[in-house]
Amino acid sequence: MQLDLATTSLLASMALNETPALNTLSPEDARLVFSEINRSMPPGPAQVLSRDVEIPVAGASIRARILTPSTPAKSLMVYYHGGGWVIGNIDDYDAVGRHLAETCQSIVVMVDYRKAPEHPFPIPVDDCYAALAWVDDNRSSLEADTLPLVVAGDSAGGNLSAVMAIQSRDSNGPKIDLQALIYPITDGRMAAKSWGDEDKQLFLTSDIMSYFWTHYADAEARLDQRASPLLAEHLRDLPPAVIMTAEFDILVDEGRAYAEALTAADVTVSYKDFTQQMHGFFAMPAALPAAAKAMQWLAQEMDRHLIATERRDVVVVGAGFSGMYQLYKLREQGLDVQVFEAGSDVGGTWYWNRYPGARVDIESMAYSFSFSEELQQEWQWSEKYSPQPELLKYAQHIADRFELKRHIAFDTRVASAHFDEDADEWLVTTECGKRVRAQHVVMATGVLSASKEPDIAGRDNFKGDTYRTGLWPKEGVDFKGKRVAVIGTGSSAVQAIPMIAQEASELVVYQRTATFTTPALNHPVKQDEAEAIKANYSDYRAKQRLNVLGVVNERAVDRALDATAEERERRFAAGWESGLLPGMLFQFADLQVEQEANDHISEYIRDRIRDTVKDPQTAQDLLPNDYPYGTKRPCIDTNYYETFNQDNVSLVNLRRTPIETITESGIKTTVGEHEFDAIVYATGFDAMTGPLLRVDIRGRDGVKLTDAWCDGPRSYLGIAIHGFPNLFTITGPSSPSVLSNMLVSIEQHVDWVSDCIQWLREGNKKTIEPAESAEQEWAAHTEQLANMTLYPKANSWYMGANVPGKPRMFLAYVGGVGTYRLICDQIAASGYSGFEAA
Ligand code: N01
Repeated sequence: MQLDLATTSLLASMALNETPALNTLSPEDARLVFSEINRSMPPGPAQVLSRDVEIPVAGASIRARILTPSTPAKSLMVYYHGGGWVIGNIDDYDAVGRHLAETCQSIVVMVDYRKAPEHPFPIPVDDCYAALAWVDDNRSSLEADTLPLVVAGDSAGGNLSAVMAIQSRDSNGPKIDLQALIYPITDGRMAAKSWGDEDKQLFLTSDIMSYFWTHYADAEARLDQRASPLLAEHLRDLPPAVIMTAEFDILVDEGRAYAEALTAADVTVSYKDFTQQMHGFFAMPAALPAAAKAMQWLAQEMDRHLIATERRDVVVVGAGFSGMYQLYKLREQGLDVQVFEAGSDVGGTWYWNRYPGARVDIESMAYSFSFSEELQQEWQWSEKYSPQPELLKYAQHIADRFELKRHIAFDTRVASAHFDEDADEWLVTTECGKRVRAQHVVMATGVLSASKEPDIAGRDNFKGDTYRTGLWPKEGVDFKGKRVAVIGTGSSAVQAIPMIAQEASELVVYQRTATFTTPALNHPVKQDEAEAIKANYSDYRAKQRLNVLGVVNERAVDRALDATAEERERRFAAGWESGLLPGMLFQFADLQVEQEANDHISEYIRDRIRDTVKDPQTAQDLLPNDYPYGTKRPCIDTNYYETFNQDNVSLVNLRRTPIETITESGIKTTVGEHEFDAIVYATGFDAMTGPLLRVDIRGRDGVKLTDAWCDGPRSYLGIAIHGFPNLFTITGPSSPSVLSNMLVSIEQHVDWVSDCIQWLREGNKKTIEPAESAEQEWAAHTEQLANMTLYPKANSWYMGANVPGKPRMFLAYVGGVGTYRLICDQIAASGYSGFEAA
């Protein structure tokens, strides 16, 4: 026998206290002992509201206690306590009732039915039924008009609950939606095998149980279906049942037999045997951790049975490019998919980031989908780097062309995704209360979609207009004639500043860290070039897929440190003139791994800044000099540095004069206050992990993703997480993701995930998740690669350094898109090595 530790210690202390066996006592004394045991336990949650009422029953009245949870109630539960119909009362069970109310979010009515031997069978049954009818008649005063009705109880209370369900069915009584039977007594013949098992005589022994039966019902009455529900004429048409038993309980076989009998009668049953537990454990929530687990299981099963829940094969969270393509792929495979999207339309990043100047910084011909030949042939990009409205139109076109919208619920943010281990399914709940069960969840939530709350003092003081680049108003903003502040100088600000400067009467840029940016040299798409690419799009796409960044441009293989100063100058100039994001870094092989090589290119860019910006102090302030070029996300721009030559534009270097506070009318730094009509926060995102962690994701054993990742994200391939079966993360942490052309990485991940799901289905497997060892190995590999580069030298969002308290680690895979693809393909081809499928 192996009881859990808490139970072993409880039994030991009862033995030390010489707690007498109840069957050796008179009923009065047994009640006192039972009360003493219960009242020595800590009370239940104090936030539960409690009031007692009197319920009329035949020739008398009985007490009942109404316990209302602190959160909105989801059900109305009539609870019948245990105690062999002889002992126990609602005061003894107060803590149990309070825990139940909170855990199950239920209004719990505890019924103090009269006890044997003074009030033998069928008086307790009649009292319980009268109480049930009273509760149903008084729903309004209980504020439970529309709540589903549950009868529940433990031990003798489980017996009475089962009897209530039968009696209500037979006499057209209150409509019971669920019966919750906790180690119920179901068979008065007292002959189940577990009655004779030595190791099941704990807390409740066969002697004590016989004592209870003897006081409750005579031999004939014990066989009545109102005493022994297992012996009922039939069990059809009863409400669904949640039944739990305890491994070391003489009643375990009775509970199991009842679950089997109900199932045979086509009643829906959730059954669980709590291993290592004894009779009575459920009623000791403060002493036995297993009781809390059992209550959670009950709450989960109540939710499952009572709250309307749709079923899908897959839930996809997010309808940006990754969510749309994931939906398309899985639907092609014949799966039933539900997509939830917080925005009112498709587009993700390109839906939210509508700030002036927002545009892609990978050439549009490359930053586009390849999965449909028709799509890539018919779509015409207007510019080398398309602006946000065009990208949004592209997303909308895809949604319409492939009829995706009917599977997408818009304006619907997913609040939680919990894995149900019994069903091997995810339960996904939205903020508006919709619930969907699905075998798989795909988090297509993007990597730069959790806009960071600006961590600046006095933020709420400002009375003027406030904007965040990542949450820009749909209707746009007119800055004409306005005094505007922009805080931040990352990619968003670099794009927005030149545009805002064209409208605003005054623009002040508040810079904490100077950025490296090179010219985008954007221009309308040259039709002949576009046609040439389209004529051979498959070759172009093949190159992209095996390229380090998912583009078609190649990185040079020679080293800057081996080149002459003239050669370096020539190549850097070529990079500058290329108008491409990787144009500079691809000039030599060592620029991102050798500090000295990087010093050369960084200095080249600084020289160009000095050449461009006329005011020497402003030029000096714009020089990035505390991190290597490329270790923070480089930018490409249109007239960024030139903008600082405009008379209406100025720069505040926050390293010299930090912001003290935002005031009612502007921004106060250490050298004074500046008044504004509008402040634009271009302060970035809680990148990579933020979009995942703001959903309450719980895997096996209820483990929260926030806990699993408290020291930083861990995953296998950036796609799947140990302990979170059947959950996939598109472009998740530790994949190439933000270090690549996102469209290429999205297609690769979606294809891989879709194949994996297909493989599972074909193999009749229900779950897949990475082994912990595979995850550790991947973490070590990604870390080792990152440490071979200069990336860890910068306080970048790649390192999680922009969010206070976020664990520092490099958040992407630096090995390159092509290498990564080959690794993923190999893992799939080998039967998903490193994964455990069942
Ligand atoms: O955000 P960021 P972003 N006080 O984190 C500053 C992609 N993207 O929205 O560096 C003062 O880069 C912060 O300063 P510091 C792209 O991958 C792509 O601009 O922390 N300043 C920094 O200057 C990009 O990397 C495109 O010292 C504060 C800025 O705010 C990613 O999105 C366009 C501050 C934040 O820069 C994020 O770019 C736009 C404070 N309290 C974005 N807090 C394309 O072109 C933060 N800052 C495709």
